[in-house]
Amino acid sequence: MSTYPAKQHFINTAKKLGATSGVIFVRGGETIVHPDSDTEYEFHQDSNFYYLSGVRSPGFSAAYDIGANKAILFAYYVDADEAVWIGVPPTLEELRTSHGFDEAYYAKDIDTIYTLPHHSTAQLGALASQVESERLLEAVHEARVFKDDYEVDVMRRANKISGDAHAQLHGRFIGLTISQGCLYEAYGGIVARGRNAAILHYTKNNQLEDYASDITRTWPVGAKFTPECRAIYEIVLDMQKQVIAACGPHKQWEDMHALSNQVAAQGLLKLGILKGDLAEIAKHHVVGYFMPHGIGHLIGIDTHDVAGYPKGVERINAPGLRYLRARREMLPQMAFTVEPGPANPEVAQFIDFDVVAKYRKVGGVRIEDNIVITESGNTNLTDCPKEVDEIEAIRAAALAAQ
Ligand SMILES: [Mn+2]
Repeated sequence: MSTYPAKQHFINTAKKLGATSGVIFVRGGETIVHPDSDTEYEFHQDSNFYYLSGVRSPGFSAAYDIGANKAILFAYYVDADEAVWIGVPPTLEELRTSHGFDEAYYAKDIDTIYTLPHHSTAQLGALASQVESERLLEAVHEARVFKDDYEVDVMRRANKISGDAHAQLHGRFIGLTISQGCLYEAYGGIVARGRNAAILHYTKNNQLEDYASDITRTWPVGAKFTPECRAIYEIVLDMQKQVIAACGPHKQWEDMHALSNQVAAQGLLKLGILKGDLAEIAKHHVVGYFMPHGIGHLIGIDTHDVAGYPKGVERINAPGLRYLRARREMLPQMAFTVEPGPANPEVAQFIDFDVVAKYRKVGGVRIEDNIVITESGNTNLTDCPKEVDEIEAIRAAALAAQ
């Protein structure tokens, strides 16, 4: 694995801050011990610190001297006693080079070793009280929205692993249910949902960097989609494909949501589930009753990544739009999920409930891919079957193997 671009991530953050001098100092997470015990809570690094340092372990800090363009890592010091329990840690030099810092020291020596340029140690306390952590947080979040080649590469690999895990876990899930006397799944399995099921465990096994993928596929219970399932599935697939085709630089994310709703409305009109005029349906947010959530979200270190709403941008209070996780202009190097997924509707004057009754057993369908915006459009990181023919072939093979 190549070097983690920690320094570049500090530089990106300093640019978002608009600062040409001063020091960014960030402290990573610490382990928390269960009360009256010597066992620890499972540690999860703070995502902002992870972005700036690439460090997953507790007890680290990092700094960037903006004027001097110098990135400094402060590593947790493992003494001989602790090394007996947790093993020999990497050296400072190994930590420095693998994470992409200019200098590395032990965090325990932080006060004596590193003095801010032009400031005596005595002034550090006074400086600390002037720290603008809210501005820094905004800048880090904005920097995190734009993924560099390193991050896109890690996300691509996370997608590959998650895609493979979907296929394998689906097979295991069916095997385990059948072995316990359940011959059929009650619903097409939510086999391995993104971060929790597929990624977190794999990061520990494979030392894959901590970036998320979030993939969803919906499968028929039998070898083939029923006509009703297929009709709904094809609408969702069409929504997803049309939105992915439309994603590109300088488009607004909420317009992608509107497009998905328009494609859904056309499909549902054709099936007779909706009735009336397309423009009226859009005006009344009728599709919002079928798809109450947004079309997708930013993705990165966190599955629902930060900065979906830049400062001053408010949520739109309308069905569906209300839960949109981002409202911003798409720009190159941003990563999003595209995940249309109509479920059963509640009420609306534009809905033919007799036809809905016929489709009610379809339940929900969701198809979710992860894309990165490029200069000319976008790149789809998810390589996992989603065409009706592909899914039916996989299901037929899985059922034949039982
Ligand atoms: Mn998602």
